[in-house]
Amino acid sequence: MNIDAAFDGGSIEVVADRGDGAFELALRPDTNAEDFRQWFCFTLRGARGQACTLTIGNAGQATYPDAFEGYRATASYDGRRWFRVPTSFDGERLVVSHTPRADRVTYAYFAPYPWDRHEKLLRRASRAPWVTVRTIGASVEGRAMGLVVVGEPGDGKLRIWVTARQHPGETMAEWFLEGLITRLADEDDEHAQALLGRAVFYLVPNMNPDGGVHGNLRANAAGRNLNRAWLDPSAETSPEVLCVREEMERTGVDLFLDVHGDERNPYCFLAGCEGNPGYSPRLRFLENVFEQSLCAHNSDFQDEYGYDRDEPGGGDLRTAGNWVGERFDCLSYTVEMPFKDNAIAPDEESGWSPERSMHLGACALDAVADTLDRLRGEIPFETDSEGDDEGDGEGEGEGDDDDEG
Ligand code: GEM
Ligand code: ZN
Repeated sequence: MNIDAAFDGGSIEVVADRGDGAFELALRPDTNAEDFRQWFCFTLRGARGQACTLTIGNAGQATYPDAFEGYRATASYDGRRWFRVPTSFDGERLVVSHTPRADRVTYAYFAPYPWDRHEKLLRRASRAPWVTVRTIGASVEGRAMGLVVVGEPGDGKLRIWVTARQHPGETMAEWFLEGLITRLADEDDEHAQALLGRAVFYLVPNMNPDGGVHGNLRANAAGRNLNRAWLDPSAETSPEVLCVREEMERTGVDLFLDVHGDERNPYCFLAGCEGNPGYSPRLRFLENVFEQSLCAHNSDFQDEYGYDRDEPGGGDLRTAGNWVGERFDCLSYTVEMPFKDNAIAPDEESGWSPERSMHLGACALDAVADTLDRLRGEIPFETDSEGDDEGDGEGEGEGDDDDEG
């Protein structure tokens, strides 16, 4: 029996093989970022039929240790179908107890999104005549920053930008983009095709290629949390953000989504720009239209639970969602999906999954369609400046304040 993590997205430290399927393991920190550790992905070979106990002894020192409460690890025999396996957490040790049915099984914090799948997604999308894939820059280690452009830019066309996986371990974000891109590249999707007469889409499915390959949770290869680099991106430590910001300045932005995953909160939810200096009744109105539309189109989505709303002026402009919203005075949301399960619609076998992430991404297109005509128009009526305060959910704290790994 042996455990291996020397592959794209792999990350674990094997501390000891105790025999009879018992392994002592440890989470590895992100590249050049000791503060970030949570992601794990490794393959166990030769354990078919053996009751295995896989103990991650330092789970209590993870970036979000409390996020392991109520969490179940994902597993796969073929890298395509992922299911949840019995998992316990005692505040220090995370223990996976599983008897593999095959000689090869991979366990991960969430279903990985491998680089070769990323490249296949871009190749498949570019087969559609209305889709162009461009490289707009390079990561710290020189991997291509791929931009998928759907539709023809043109006067009066609205510019819809969507980015994913600034935090590379939040692989559900790239599954979401696969769902969205698949719809936009489908010639038989009448709604998607109709949208292309009024909008052009700029999509970055993987903002952090190096971090994904290294099996990082939040950092890029330079140890930077890219979602704290938007005020002052640098060519040396955050070229991934720099090249996307520069492209946004060339195209303009009328609607922005930055797609993430949340370790603690078992919900799908949105985080807006209510804390931005430029936040206005117009933007609150647009946020409500988009959010209510997503609720209507996808039963996994909800507007009751989420992060506490930012205080006026409390928006963190180092984050993509807040910086883009402020810079372009546009509707701008951070999209969150759970690492655990969706508490309003639990699925015992899979928990939250690639399939549910893809479906939510596909449904986001309907919310874009419902909001499109209002993005730059006048608000049709005076909005209550207080707006509705729904969404002040009981979610637990977002991300981490100390963010420079
Ligand atoms: C967050 S995303 C930050 C957005 N927050 C608000 N209130 N607009 C982060 O980057 O820490 C969580 C995540 O990474 O998913
Ligand atoms: Zn994130």
